[in-house]
Amino acid sequence: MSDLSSIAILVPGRLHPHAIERIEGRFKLIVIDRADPALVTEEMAGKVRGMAAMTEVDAAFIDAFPNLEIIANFGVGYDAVDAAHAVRRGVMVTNTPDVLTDEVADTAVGLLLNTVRELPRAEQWLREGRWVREGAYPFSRASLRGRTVGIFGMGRIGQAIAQRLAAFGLPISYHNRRPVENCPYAYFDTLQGLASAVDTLICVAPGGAATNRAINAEVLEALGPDGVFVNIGRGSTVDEEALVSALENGTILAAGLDVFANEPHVPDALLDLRNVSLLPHVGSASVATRKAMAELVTDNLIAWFAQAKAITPVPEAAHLEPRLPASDRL
Ligand code: 8YV
Repeated sequence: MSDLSSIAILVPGRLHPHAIERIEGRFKLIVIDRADPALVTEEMAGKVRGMAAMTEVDAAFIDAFPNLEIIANFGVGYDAVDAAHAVRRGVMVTNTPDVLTDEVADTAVGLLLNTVRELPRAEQWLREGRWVREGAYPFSRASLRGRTVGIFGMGRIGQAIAQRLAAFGLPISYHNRRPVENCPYAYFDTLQGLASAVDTLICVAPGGAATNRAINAEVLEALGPDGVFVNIGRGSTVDEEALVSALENGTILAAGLDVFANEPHVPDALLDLRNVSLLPHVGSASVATRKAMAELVTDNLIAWFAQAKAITPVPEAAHLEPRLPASDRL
């Protein structure tokens, strides 16, 4: 096992305890409260060669570390890291794909069912004693039966959701930047086109400039009065004000949301609505999956410094080579 104990790895803010433990066991761990250049001492700035983060890492913070080689992001979505800037600086960025795919897809299906069949509300009815006092919970207005599903973002998680919903007997279409090779589902080259063709839109798209507020008033209008919108991707992809109006006015029927524009804050207007099912960003949040993500974060750091390669580089960083050949590193 290579001796990596002289290599300083910075953790800005909170990180999964298993990742902290593994970093501490192999490297020199430095923890600071948050990713703020004002907290970086001169000594720390020179020493840090790697970073493991579950928080925003912007260009100014990256630039605070002249010897930084790798940012290992906790999460498959890495919109919080300025990856373009990191790559320009020759800094590797890794994320945590695959290990959470099935968990997030399972959650998406649960959230969809909660939304159309009002299961959390029905449970609340039972818990409040209303079944005894008032009788059966009212029939849910919506059903999954007969729905047509559109998936916005046919990546790994989108495909896992599609596979599940195909097994539920539902027809699937999708919109993506480009058609996915060997993908059996109907492709729409615009989000608007997809929304017009389906009544159930599931957003799995990554955050970032290209998808910012892509789910807007026009898309919701196209989804229509039977429309159900589910978001398991990033809150930034939705114009939340437009979504609230669409839910209030009956432009669409219902929504299920695991992600929000300004987490952990959820607008009161959404909390006040009856036709939404809300979750506090728990898509991947099981003990086992979060541990697997923590493992992959640290495996990326170890592979980078011990074997001169990243295990799961983000696409824009995949071409980057370590600054020193592996033989000169330790
Ligand atoms: C994590 C996620 O909760 O992987 C992602 O992109 O959104 C979640 O699995 C998040 O990244 C860390 O809080």
